[in-house]
Amino acid sequence: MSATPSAWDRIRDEFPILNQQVNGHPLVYLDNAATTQKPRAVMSALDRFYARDNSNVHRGLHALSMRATDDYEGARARVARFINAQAPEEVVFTRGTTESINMVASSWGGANLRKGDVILLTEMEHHSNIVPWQLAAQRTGATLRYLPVTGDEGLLDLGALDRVLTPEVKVFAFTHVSNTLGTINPVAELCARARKVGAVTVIDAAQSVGHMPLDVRAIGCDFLAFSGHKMACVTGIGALYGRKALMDAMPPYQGGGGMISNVDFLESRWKPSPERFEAGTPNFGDAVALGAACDFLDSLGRDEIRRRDGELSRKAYERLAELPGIRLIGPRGERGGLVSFAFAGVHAHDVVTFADEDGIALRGGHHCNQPLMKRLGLTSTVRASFYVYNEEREIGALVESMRRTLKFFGPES
Ligand code: C6P
Repeated sequence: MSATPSAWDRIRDEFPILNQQVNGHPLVYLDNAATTQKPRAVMSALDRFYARDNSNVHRGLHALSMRATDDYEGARARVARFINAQAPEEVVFTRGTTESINMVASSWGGANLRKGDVILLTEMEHHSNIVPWQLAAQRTGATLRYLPVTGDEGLLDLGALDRVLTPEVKVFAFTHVSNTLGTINPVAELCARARKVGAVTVIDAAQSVGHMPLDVRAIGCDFLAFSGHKMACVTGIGALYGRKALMDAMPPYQGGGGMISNVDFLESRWKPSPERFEAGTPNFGDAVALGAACDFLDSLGRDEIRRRDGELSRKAYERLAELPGIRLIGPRGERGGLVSFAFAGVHAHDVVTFADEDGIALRGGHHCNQPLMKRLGLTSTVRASFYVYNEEREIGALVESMRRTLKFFGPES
């Protein structure tokens, strides 16, 4: 669907939270990589569901339960279309990216990894795409290996890929867009290279799925994980995409109601995916909201979201680069919708606190990227991250706030 000018013209009205003052200044919300704000369209979908259809799914024969089940399965089909999965059954609802990756590492990893196998990650992974694999390695005897990052430019060192992507690699898990660097990785190429050595691919799409067109079949990945709250939806819902053949061969992640075909006192049999991986009462209300978020983002047009994101972050990068003593990390050109930087002698937390006084919400810290920080010789960065409602004037406010901070801490005076 293409962008209609009117949907973009009214974009800030869709997000009532933006219309407030913080510390006497109009709110400038630039912490979207942590979580995005929620549009009225998504809040109304939740309201509609709870006001009309709410009932447990897949269990009842009464009208409300059947309606709720239709809503829930409709949301699954909508999410499948959003990422161009082959079938709705390839989408498992989870709590978000973290749970999705844990599911693959635990369930697929537990069944398929053994001593001598290698798990290949990259140095720019979020803790959510490191720690679950460390747990899997401890349980199975597999070892971890990392594809390096080039330095402050923050690109994957593709020249090193042949050296690390050897036949012992059974799984290659990598992020699509780095939450600290803003790097957009060549995911289709990485999947193609992994396929050549027979490795399964897992993509962390937390920072990409709500920001750009994403087609799992064109990318050629085996698994893809994402969170609703980073794509205009509410917290507590996300998804794992998995190729059906792989999912059906995986053991359950958790046991409970809804995922079994038969239970006896000593053993049970499982349903196929996706039910196999949705033990207990699923988060059906928020799944409906995720379907509504997909509709909302497609009504804006994901090509247009990507274009605006890229433009804002490129402009922010260029404006910030003029500040004295700044160290910008991540690629200078093509990048996702965020900028990350550090000032010599000023702690990121101080920068963020000063910005808050100016009504600007930023994030400062290691962004759950401690290994990457160590690789770059940093302990933290300041991060400004953009979404559909951000405007160029907000970059001006950000730069002004940074100047005020630098003046206070010295380097500029
Ligand atoms: N990054 C940030 O401020 P969850 O928490 O499961 O929704 O998403 C985890 C996650 C996984 N991968 C990437 C690339 C991410 O950016 C995140 C979440 C937030 O950068 C919170 S640390």
